[in-house]
Amino acid sequence: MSFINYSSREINCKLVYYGPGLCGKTTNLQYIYDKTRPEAKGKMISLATETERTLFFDFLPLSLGEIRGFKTRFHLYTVPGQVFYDASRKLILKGVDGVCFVADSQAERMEANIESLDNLRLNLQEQGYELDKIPYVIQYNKRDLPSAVSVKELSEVCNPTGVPEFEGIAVTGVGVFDTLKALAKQVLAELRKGTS
Ligand SMILES: Nc1nc2c(ncn2[C@@H]2O[C@H](COP(=O)(O)OP(=O)(O)O)[C@@H](O)[C@H]2O)c(=O)[nH]1
Ligand SMILES: [Mg+2]
Repeated sequence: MSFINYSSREINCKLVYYGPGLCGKTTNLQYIYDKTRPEAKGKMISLATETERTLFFDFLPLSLGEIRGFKTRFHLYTVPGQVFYDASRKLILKGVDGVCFVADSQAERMEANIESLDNLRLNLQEQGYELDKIPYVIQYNKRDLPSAVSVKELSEVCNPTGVPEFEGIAVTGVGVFDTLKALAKQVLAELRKGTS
């Protein structure tokens, strides 16, 4: 869970963007990176293959304000979506403080969304976490595509517990910061609970 560095007065939190391959996780991080002023961000590190798909993870450190005199530094990660990278996904979930599930709105990706959500639940459980008990938001990405199914339908399938959900078009940035802010807010609320 979150790591507090008393000497530098920093709280470090880990946010993980999870979801099926090509749903837009890297695009979310890239947009956040592009729109964040240089002083507030570290280097974005992407470990990608030649075909530009995430091989291991993307990583983006980000400062998001202060809490009780401590700087909050968020470490954003994406996981590789392809089925065979499960070991990497498990590793990246270690010490997670909050999860954003990015669903692909396209009808033909519904099965992949469900599979990825099941995989998320399972991998969290293996680390001793429960999805229903940690900060968690959902983004329905690719709302611009013609085969996008309705948000109502996506919500019924992907969000039975009614966590905060957002529509996204990550390529143009729609919904990207709304999603991030909602997740960060939940993580900070958890932290405040812990420190009071
Ligand atoms: N039309 C459309 N394409 C998107 C959107 N978000 C991402 N993409 C595209 O989908 C592909 C996969 O995105 P990427 O971020 O690499 O997916 P990842 O595997 O989840 O990291 C890329 O070609 C993106 O440009 C979106 O909202 N709309
Ligand atoms: Mg990626």
